[in-house]
This record gives sequence, structure tokens and C-alpha cells, in this order.
Amino acid sequence: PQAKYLKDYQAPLFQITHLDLDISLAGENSVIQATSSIERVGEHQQPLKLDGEDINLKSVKINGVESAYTEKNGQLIIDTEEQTFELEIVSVVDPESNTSLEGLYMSDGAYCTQCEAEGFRRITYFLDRPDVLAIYTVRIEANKTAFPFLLSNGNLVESGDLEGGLHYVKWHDPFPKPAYLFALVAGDFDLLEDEYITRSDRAVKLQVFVDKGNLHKAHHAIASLKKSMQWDETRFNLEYDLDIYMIVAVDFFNMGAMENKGLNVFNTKYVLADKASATDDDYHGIESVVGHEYFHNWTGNRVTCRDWFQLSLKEGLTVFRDQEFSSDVGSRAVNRIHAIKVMKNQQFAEDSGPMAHPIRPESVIEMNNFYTVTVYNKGAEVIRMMHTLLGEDKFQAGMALYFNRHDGQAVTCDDFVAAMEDASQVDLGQFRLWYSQAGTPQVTATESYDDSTNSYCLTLSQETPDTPGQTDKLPQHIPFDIELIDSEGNSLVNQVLDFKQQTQNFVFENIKSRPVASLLQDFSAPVKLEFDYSIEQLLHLMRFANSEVAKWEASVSLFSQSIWQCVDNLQNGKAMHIDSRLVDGFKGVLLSESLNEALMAEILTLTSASSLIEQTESVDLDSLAIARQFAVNEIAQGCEDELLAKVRQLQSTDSADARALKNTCLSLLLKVDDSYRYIAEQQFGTADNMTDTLGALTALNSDCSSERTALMTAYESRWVETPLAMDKWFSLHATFANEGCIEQLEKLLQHEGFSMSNPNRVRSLIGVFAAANTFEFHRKDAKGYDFLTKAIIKLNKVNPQVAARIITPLIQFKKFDLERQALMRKSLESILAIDELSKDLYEKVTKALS
Ligand code: BAL
Ligand code: ZN
Repeated sequence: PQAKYLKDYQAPLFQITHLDLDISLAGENSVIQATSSIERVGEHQQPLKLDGEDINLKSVKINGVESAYTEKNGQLIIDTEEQTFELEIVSVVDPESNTSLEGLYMSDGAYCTQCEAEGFRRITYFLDRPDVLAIYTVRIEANKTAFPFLLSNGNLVESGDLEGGLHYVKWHDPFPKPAYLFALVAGDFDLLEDEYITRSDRAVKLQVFVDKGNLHKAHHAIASLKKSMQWDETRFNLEYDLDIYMIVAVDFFNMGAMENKGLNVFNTKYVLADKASATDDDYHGIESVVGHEYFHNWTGNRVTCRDWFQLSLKEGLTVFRDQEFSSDVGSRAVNRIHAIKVMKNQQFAEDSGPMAHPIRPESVIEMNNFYTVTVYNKGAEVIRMMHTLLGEDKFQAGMALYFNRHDGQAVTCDDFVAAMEDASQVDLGQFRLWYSQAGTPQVTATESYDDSTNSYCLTLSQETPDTPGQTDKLPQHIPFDIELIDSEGNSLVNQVLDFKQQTQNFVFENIKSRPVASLLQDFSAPVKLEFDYSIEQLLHLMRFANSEVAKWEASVSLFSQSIWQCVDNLQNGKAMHIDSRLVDGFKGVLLSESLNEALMAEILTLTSASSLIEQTESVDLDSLAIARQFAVNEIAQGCEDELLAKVRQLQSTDSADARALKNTCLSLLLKVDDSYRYIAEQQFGTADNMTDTLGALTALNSDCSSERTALMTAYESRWVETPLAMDKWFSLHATFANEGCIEQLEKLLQHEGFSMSNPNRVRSLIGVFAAANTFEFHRKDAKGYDFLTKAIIKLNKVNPQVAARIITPLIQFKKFDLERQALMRKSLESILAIDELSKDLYEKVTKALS
């Protein structure tokens, strides 16, 4: 497989201005007639080259006359001298056997599509690139009984019955769009309808289509949609533009959801919810993903990407927008903590591994491999930094200018930054390096205080490590947010420093006594910070920092420091020890009357193993496992009374925040003594919501007990017919960090509710195991690696995109000991050796092994 490079970008030689699709859905013989209005761009004699994959081509006509063509290497080449012409292509596709879930495929008996990034070429030959924008008219024909709903983008213009039990519907989308935003759905669904009146008083019809019997689970999604529409008007001055907005939930879906114009296709996970079967986190996830896809209507659809290297133009920006939405309608601090965790656990790992890439990648073999935490989440952090540097008003002026200049166009990340710069007059010259440099900058901070001059000096230095293909990085423009706090807890300084040089001093005068510094507050830049905090300083920050996120950060540092101290002790043959001040710090959190419950829950969710690993260059995993367990148990034991009191106090709470705290406390409490298991049993028995049901099971999931076995069986019987609820059960098995876990997972591959062709099931069972069950996955006997490897080899044929997604923990092996590295490499080599290895896996495996 060949890489494509950003530097080789060339504007299209032809434009397609209109596309009429006439689609006859008939199982394996579904016929696609595509009629394109094509214009040659500029003076040239090049042939027309269209993209296509797995298409059974029947005929090609130019201006109504059969045309010669060649099909070669996934391209249809047509030699024509016409300047402007109509091209008609008839082809046949087989959605029934399409398990890749790209292009046109079937999910539980319904036809649906996924075209981003390059799926449209599996439907018909086309200029399948985002800088070709056409106006689509789509006629769909199918059996009326089996497929009463026939949906596509835009507005419905015509429908009617046909002979032989068939019917048809015609849709017209007035907004020119790239092929990746095309969608089609045909099926029989339950439909929930509503209406939204925009601020300019236009009525928009809202429709959510779900599998039969699930109508009662669609209310939260439609409410979230209305909330999103309202928020985008208020905060971003953006209004919806069509008369109808449709969401269809399908269970077979590679991504979370897809922002196709006017017809979003969603993974059921981000639509279906009721109290009994969905957790508070699920509800939050639905609100945020519904928002995300809706916000794409402007950031992605009205203004789209010139080429796929610019993916972060729409994704980083839209993640930023959905994060702001969640923060405006919910807790800003908790949302920020969740975003920071994704960065520190996952993005830092990607940035230091073989797939490290800038948020605007420079070379790509398989585009599906670049829907990454770097492009999305680091991309959002880059937008957030611009927001910090410009402030809300100038940032919004930049957004307005961006839409003014580029509505209806396919543009680049540079175009976005230029709009921000021009509207604000803030120099973003050096800042642009965030788009081109991969790797996480390492910032080292040192401080000095001079009591004779009352001055405090903070020295910051930065270094961005080499990443594959990139060395000798330049210093970046880092907005560095700090607070200086005096010994009484008063805030002396609260500001964002412009840190632009390799090493820079920041001096603060008139500081009457040595302050405690809260550094990189709210994770104001996606960097790793090294600063030698004492326990007293961290406890001071936990008490007095202005920012709730800074309080949480301090607790993370406190816990992490003690873990690394324990690891050090173990390695040097000394006894492990947890400082009593640390236990008191956590006790203080539980007793606090000012902290909100969701924040308490975040602080008491002690840092995961994978996040701890990200703090180091190389890890002694066996010592880490022992040290982390020891530290968690010590904290739990030290806080036993307070934990028990919280669990009791919040037993029958109705608030999501309180439930989060209660369940976090319950998990810790069960580490203190087995005799507390009865509380989890009682909670499971009386729970009227999935958060508490799962909270009880999670608390019991840390070891093997008869209580756990009984409740897991009860859960299975109750939910066996509900796939999304079974996913939670699979994930509980996948995170069971004890002997026998893998043997159990092997058996579950045969479970009636499991299917290798359904991405949600695969992610719940196999993906979660590899990503979240750190110590079982990295077993020294290689059973964890073998389990994942076998699954990936099977998935290579079934669904390459999902296979390449769940391989991630296996390619990030550099931090582990040589023995484990060798085992992981061996697994990768066995994958590389298989026949017909997909491009997706080839790219990741070869990069890892190089
Ligand atoms: N565009 C792919 C799905 C999403 O990011 O919304
Ligand atoms: Zn998106």
C-alpha cells in the first residue's frame, strides 16, 4: 500500500456540480444509476479518473452515448474531450455481504450508508474527495412493506407507489456537498417526531428513527437535539438551514455517529436511553454526540475540508464546540476533567507511539486510521488555546469571518487560523506550529522566591520530543495559565502567560510571601508538565485553588507521586508506605461541604494504570500493579468510615452527581472488607436505574466472589435481549482484572449476544479488554496479546476499520520491559504475515515494527 502526502495536493481537474442518484434497493443486486453534471476545470486534456471499490460496473454513457472506459487500480478512467458533459454510470452493489460497514450496507435488516471518509466510492464511481461539492437529487426505490421509510439528505420532494409492491421517494438537497456527506437509509422503524422553531421563526421538523419497540428510548436524543439547536444560535449565532433534521439509530456502526447533511446516521449507543438500561454517563454521551453531529452542520458541512489531511479543521473545531456545549449546559469543571483524561490517557500515548502525527497529518496510507484522539481531541485543545489567546468575543468574531469568507467552500486549517488572526489582530504565526508538529511538548517549571525583593520567578522551558519522521522541533506558543496562592489561601495572581521561547522567565513583583503555584491550570495547553510539588503544596492546592480542575489535578499528582514512591520502594526492597497526609487529604474531600459531588467523585476515582503509565518513560508494570493496588487499599482503609457514611447518605439519591459519588465510594469501600459486599447486593436488588445497577456490579467486579457470579447471572437473564445493556456486561467481563479473565472472554466470543460483525460488541468485549484491563492484557504469559491478536486476524476480513482501531494498545509497546516488547512484536509480526492484510492494519503494524 502507498502513502499519500499533503504536499502532493492538487486541485481537482474536473468538478461535479450536480449528481442525480437513482437507487433501486434489491439485496445483492442493488442498482445504482448515477448521473453527474461534470465540468472540466481549466485548460487541460487529462482523462476523467473516478474512484471506485467493489463496484460491479454495468454501463458508462457520456451525454447519452455509450463511452469507452478502463477500470484500473480502483479507478474508472474515461478519456473524453468534452468540457462540460453529463456522465451516466450504472452499477450494481451488494449491501448484504458488506461487513466493512462502509458504503451501502445492512444493519439489522435496514439499508444504511457510511461514506466518510472514502465510502462513497463503494456505492458508485465518483470524484470521492471533499473538495468536489455537488447538489444531490436522490430517488430511492424499494419494497414498501419491508422498507416503508426511504430517506436521504435534504428535503423530500416526491413519493409514490409503484407496481410489484414497490414504492419510491425523491429527495433534494439544495446545499452543495462532498460525497462523504451523502446518506441513504431504508427500513422499517419507530419514529419519534418533534419540531424546533428557529430564532428567525422557521419551523424545522425533527425526526428520530429507531428499531421497532424502542420509541420510548428516543426522547433524550430528541431533547438533546433541540438543546443543541438552541445553544448554537445563542453561543455561536448559527441557525439550522433545512426544513427537516433526521437521526436514524443503527446497531451496526463503525463510529459514534455521522453528520450527513440533514440525515445523521447514529450508532444506537448514542441515541437509545431509558433509565433502566442506560447510565448517567450514557445520557451525557448522547447529549454530547447529538450536539457534536448537529454542530457539524456549520463546522464541517457548510464549510468543509479541502482534503482529508485537514480533517481537524472540522473535527477539532466541532469537538471544541461540543465540549463547550456540554460545559454550558452542565458542569464546566467535570467536562473539562473528562477532556483532560482523554488527552492524558489516550492522546499522550498516541503522541509518543508509532502512530504519532500532527493534528494535520502529512502522510496517510488509510484515512480511516486518522480519526484519532490527536486529530479530534488534541485538535480541540488547539482550538481551545486559540480561544484562550483571543478571548470569547474575538474568537466569535473569527468564527463569523470564517463563515463569511468560506461558506459553501472546502478549505484548509490555515484558512481557519487566518480568519481568527484577521478578525482578532492577534499574531498566530508561531501558534501555527501546533498544526504541523507532532509530539507532546514537555514543559519543565522551576521557581524561586526572593523575600528581600518580594519577587517570585517562574522559569519555564519546553522541549518537544522527536516523533516518527519529525526531529528538531521548534518552541511552540503555549498559553500557560497560572494562579499564585498565598499561605492563607488568597489568590495573588491569576493569569495566562504567553510562553513562546525555549526557556522563559516570568517575574511577579510584590508577592509578600512564598506562594504556592497552580500551574497549567485547566490544562491550558496540551503539554506534559514537570514540576516538583511537595505534598504540602498539593494539599494546599486541593484546598485553596480557585479552579476546581486545579483541585482535581492536585489530587491526581498527590496520588501519582505516592504510587511512584511505592514503586521505587519495591524496586529497592523497601516496604511500601502511604503518607498519612495523603489519606487525610482524600478524607478531607469526602468531608468537604463546598465541593460538589461530581467533583468529589472525580477526585476519588483514583488515577488509572494506563494514565500512570503515560507519566513515565518506561514502566516496571509488575511493580506498578502491586503499588497501585496497595495505594488504593490504603486510601480506602483510611477513609472507611467516611466512605460508608457517603454510601449510606446517598443510598436513594435521585441526582446523577450524587450517584457518581456514591458508586465511586462503594467501589472503594468494597476494597476495605468483603463484608461490605452485601451493600452492593442490596443496591443491585433495589436499583431502578442502570447507573446504580452497574455501580453495584462494578464494585463487585474487582475479585471473584459468589456474590459477583450471582449478580452477573441475574443481569444476563434480565438484559440478554438488549444489545446495548449486554455490551456493559461484556465490558465488565473484559475489565475483570483477575486470573481466568481471558478464558472467560474466549467463551463469551461464542455467546448468543456476541457477534464479530458488530462493532459495538467487538469494542465492548475485545477493545475494552485491551485498552482498559492493563495488567491482564500485559500478562507475562502473553495470553492477553494472543487473545487480541487472534481477534484482529479474524476481524481483518470482517471489518478492517474496527480491527485497526482495537489494535492500538498492542502497537504502543515502547514503555514496557524488553520481554513484553518482544512478545508484542511477535504478535504484530504474526498479523503482518497473514494473507490479504488490510491497508488499515498494514499501516499501523508496519509503523509499529519499523
Ligand atoms: N465525521 C465522523 C463522525 C464525527 O466525527 O462526527
Ligand atoms: Zn465529528
